Amino acid sequence: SPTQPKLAPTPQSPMAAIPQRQLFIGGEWRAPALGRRLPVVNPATEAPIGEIPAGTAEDVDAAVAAARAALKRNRGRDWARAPGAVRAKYLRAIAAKIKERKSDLSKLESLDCGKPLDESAWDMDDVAGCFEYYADLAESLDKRQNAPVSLPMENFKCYLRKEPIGVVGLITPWNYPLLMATWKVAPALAAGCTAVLKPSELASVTCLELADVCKEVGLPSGVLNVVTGLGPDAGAPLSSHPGVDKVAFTGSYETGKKIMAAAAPMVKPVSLELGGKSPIVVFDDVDVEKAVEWTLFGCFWTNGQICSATSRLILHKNIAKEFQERMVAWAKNIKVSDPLEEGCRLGPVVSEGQYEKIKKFVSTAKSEGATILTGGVRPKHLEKGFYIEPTIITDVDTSMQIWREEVFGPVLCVKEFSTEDEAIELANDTQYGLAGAVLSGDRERCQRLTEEIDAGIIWVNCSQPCFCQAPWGGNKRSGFGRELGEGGIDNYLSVKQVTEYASDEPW
Ligand code: TXE
Repeated sequence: SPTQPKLAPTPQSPMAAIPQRQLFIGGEWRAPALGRRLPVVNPATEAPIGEIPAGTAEDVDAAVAAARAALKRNRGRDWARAPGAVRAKYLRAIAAKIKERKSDLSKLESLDCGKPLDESAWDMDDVAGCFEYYADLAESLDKRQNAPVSLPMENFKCYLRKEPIGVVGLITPWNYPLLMATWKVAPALAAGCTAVLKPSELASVTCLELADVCKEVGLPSGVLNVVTGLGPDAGAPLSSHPGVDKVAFTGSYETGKKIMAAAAPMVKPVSLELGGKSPIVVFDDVDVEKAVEWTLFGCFWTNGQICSATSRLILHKNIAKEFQERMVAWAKNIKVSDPLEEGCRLGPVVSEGQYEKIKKFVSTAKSEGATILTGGVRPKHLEKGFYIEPTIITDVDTSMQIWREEVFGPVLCVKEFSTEDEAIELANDTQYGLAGAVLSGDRERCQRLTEEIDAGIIWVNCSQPCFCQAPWGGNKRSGFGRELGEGGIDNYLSVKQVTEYASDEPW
C-alpha cells in the first residue's frame, strides 16, 4: 500500500527529533526480534525525524505471553482480580502524568501526524479525561459486582459477575494516535483486561510515550504492551493470535474485514470502528454564518482526517448560492501552515500516500463532471509537506466516487435538495453509518431527522463534539460495537451468571 513506509535499516537517524524507543513488552523496552526499524517522517517537512521499532510475529508472541502472565498471576496479586479501586489508582496516575507531559506530548503528536498543535493539546486533555473517566468506572465496577437477578422460583438465587474478557489486542489508526489508543486502553485496563496495543505505523510516537508513562507510574509489568510495526507484520499476527481473547480495531473497512476474518476461526469477539461518509443536512432556516462555520469545522477538523467527518453537505437549494459563497470565503481564510506555527488551523495530511490518494479523489471528481469550487491543490506558499488546501466540490452526482467513498482529507462535497424527504434519502445514500448532522431552526424537524438518519451518532445544530461519557460507534459498514460511555467498559467484560439452589428442601 502506498501509505506504508518501507523498512529502514537499523542505524538510528542522526536527525532524531523524537525519543528513540524500543517495543514495550512485559514492562521492559525490548528491541524487535528482527532488529528492524521504520522511519518516522514529519509530514510538514517530509524530513525524517527518527525511527520506530518494526515488530513482527515473534514480538507479538512475546507481548501476548506477557499480557497473559499479567492477567492472572498469583491469586489476588494479578490485574484481572485486583479490586477496581486498585486499577483506578493506576489509571489516575497515568492521567496525571499525561497532564504533566501535555506540552511535549502535544508537540510529538503534531510532528508525527501533522495535526495543528492546539488540536493535539486538546487531544491530550481528552486522553487524560478518558483515563480519569474509566478510573471512576473501574471503581464503580466493584459496587456493581454480584448484581441480583430476580427469578420466578424462590428456591433459586441468581446474581451476575462481570469478569474481564482476558488479553485484548488493540489495533489503532493514525488520525488521533494517542486518543484512539486511549479509547481502547483505558476501558480495557479498567475492566481488568491486559492488552497488546498495535498503533498505526504512520503515527506511533505518542503510543510509545504512553508506554513510558506506564513505566513511570509503575503499572504492573505486562498489563499494557506496545508493539509497533506494519499492519500485515504486527497487526495481522495480533488479530489471529490464539492467546488473544478479543480484538478491538479502528481503521479502514478493508482492514476491518481482514481482522474479522482472522478472528473468525477462534470465534473471537471483535469490535470495529471503520470510518464513514457522514452527511450534514442544512435547511434554509439556519443562521447562515454559524452553519457555515459548523459545516467547515465538521469536515476540516484534524485536517479532514476524522472518521466521523461530515463530508457530504446536503444543502437546501434556497440558501445554496449564499452558503457556498460564504464557505469559499471562509475556506480561503483558513490558515494552512506547519502545525507547530501559531494560529495553524490546517496542517499537512499524514503521509505522502494519503496526499496522493486525496489528489486522486479530486482529479477523479473533476473527470466525472464535478466542479472544484475551491482548493484541491497544494497551497502556493508551502513548497514542501503533504498539504492540501481546504477543498469544496459541487455539481456532485450520487454515482460519483467523491459522494460514495471516504476521502479522509479536507474535502467537502455538496449536493442540493428541495424537500425534507429528499434530504433524508440523500443522507442515507451511503454504505456507511457512523455519524450525521442536521442544522435547522425547527426543533421538530431536527427530531425527525435524528430518527430517520441511519447512523450511530447524530449531531443537532453542531458537528463533531465528542465526549468520553457518550457511546461512539457506527452502523452498516462503519462497523459495530460502541466505544466510550458506561457501556465502553462492557466491551471488555464478560457476564457470568451464578445460580444457586438456596433451599433446604430437596429439589
Ligand atoms: O488504514 P488501516 P490506513 C481509512 C481512511 C484511510 C484508509 C487507509 O479512509 O484513507 O483507511 O488508511 C493496521 N491486520 N481510515 O491504511 O490499514 C494498521 O497497521 C491487522 C479510517 O492507515 O485500516 C493500523 O494500525 N491490522 C480510520 C490500523 O490497522 C492491520 C482511521 C489501521 O490501518 C492490517 C484510519 C492487517 N492485515 C484510516 N493491515 C477511522 N475509522 O477513523 C493494517 N493494519
